[in-house]
Amino acid sequence: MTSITAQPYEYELPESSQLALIVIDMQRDFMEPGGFGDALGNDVQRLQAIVPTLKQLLEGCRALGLPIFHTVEGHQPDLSDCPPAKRLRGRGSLTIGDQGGMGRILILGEPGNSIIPELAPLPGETLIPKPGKGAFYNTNLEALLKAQNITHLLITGVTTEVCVQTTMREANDRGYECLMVEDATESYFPEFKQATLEMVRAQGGIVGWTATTEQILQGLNQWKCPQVAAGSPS
Ligand code: TIU
Repeated sequence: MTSITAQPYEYELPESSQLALIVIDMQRDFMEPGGFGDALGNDVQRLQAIVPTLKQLLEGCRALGLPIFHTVEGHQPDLSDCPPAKRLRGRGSLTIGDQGGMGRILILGEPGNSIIPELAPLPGETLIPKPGKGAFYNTNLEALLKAQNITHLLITGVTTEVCVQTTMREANDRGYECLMVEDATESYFPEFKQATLEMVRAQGGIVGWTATTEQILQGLNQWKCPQVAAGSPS
């Protein structure tokens, strides 16, 4: 059994099922001025800190041939999948569907909705558009994970306490073994990121595990990866 050094204790890698990397909402809407994060009054610049680390993890997972899922938060142009409660929340001058600095805010297909170029999905990786904060709500993510016998998830992206944590809790309730990557997730609020990391791994890992990118890559390098052993493309 190979494991990753993690908190609150070692995270055991699967022997016959699959491990996947989930990258949550690394889209311009949250990362750049003129998008949704900015419209909500946040300092979007702070999220840039994780881009090199997340890229390193992404490349490590690609080298092993692990399944990779990217999500983007966004709505249909007619807002039919956006509850009025979500649209009106925040009371900012701009909200979902309004014209922002990168097209219509949080609308699928608009420039702001695209993943930042450094982390853009490669062919063969799955893009999941999602209307909610959690990646399981009104998406086909669970069906896709089941179809590939995926039981273990490395969870990354932005923002830690909103879409990342919501997704991890949804996954945990569905029985997935989840590891949140400490230096590949970021928040507009450092104290919220810290609190999230602590709350997911408290009580014996009530929501799952946390570890750094270095710890994960070290563990993965020693792992007899079933995907690779089975001859999956790398
Ligand atoms: N506002 C905020 O922190 N996050 C979101 O609205 N969505 C995601 O976390 N992706």
